[in-house]
Amino acid sequence: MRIIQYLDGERKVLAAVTDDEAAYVLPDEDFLALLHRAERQGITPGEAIAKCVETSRPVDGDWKALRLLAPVDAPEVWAAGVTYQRSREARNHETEGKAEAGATVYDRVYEAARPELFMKSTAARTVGPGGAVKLRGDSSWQVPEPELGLVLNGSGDIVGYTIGNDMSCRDIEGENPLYLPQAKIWKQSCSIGPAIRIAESMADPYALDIELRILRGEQAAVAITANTRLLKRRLEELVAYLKRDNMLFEGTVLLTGTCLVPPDDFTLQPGDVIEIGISGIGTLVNTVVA
Ligand code: DO4
Ligand code: MG
Repeated sequence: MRIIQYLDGERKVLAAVTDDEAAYVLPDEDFLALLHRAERQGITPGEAIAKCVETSRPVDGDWKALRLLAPVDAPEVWAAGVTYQRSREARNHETEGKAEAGATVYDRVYEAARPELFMKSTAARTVGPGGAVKLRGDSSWQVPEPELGLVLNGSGDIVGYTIGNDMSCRDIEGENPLYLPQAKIWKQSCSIGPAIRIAESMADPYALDIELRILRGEQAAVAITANTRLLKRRLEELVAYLKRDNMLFEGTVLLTGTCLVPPDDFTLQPGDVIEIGISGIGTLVNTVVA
């Protein structure tokens, strides 16, 4: 069972998408309100959704054609880094000639007990499906980072899974790792969506196919795939470090790191269309603007 949020005129609507791709309007104001209702009723979110689905008619047409919004209004988006070998290799390549000899910061963090975690975005900087992600004006090497996103409640429980794009400037980060916030955070540098798979209906988060396609005109300029089984860490381990002596807002999204990096000679251009697919969740589509 998945959750989407869309605009009907000016009104935000929450809906459930069943495995046969039918969408059913839910009575809840948003995803968090659905979780609260389930808690009040002493049932699981899946049971709360099933009750509504049983007694309503599906929305007409294809849910993907609705004016989709981010499925949760995440107050903060955090991200983990260098959780896949592919990310480690790409980062080491960016710093070539700039890092000191021996193990790089990326080699060390990949092996360390403490993961890399950083603040990626706030609600105002995050766009939803169909929204525009922006390029930084002072970078000439920019890529999307397709990532599995964990949707957390205020206690840090994983209540759902979504897709995130951790837009990144490889040249800025490669220049000096202390530039990481500038390589990662700017206006519209993060997108999430199109749906949340509720945690109880996720079979195995370590067996998800992830696909990145970047369309330039009619051509797929990039088409690469990987799988979350390559993740070096446990999801609970990432959440545990995020929670340490921290405050966690309900609906926070934690991106779990990228396993897909386009070829080193690739940089995004205005007009590119980024498609990130994760099995069992959907495809997050965004257009790139200058
Ligand atoms: O070390 C910098 C960021 C790494 C990252 O965003 C990732 O591995 O996905
Ligand atoms: Mg990333």
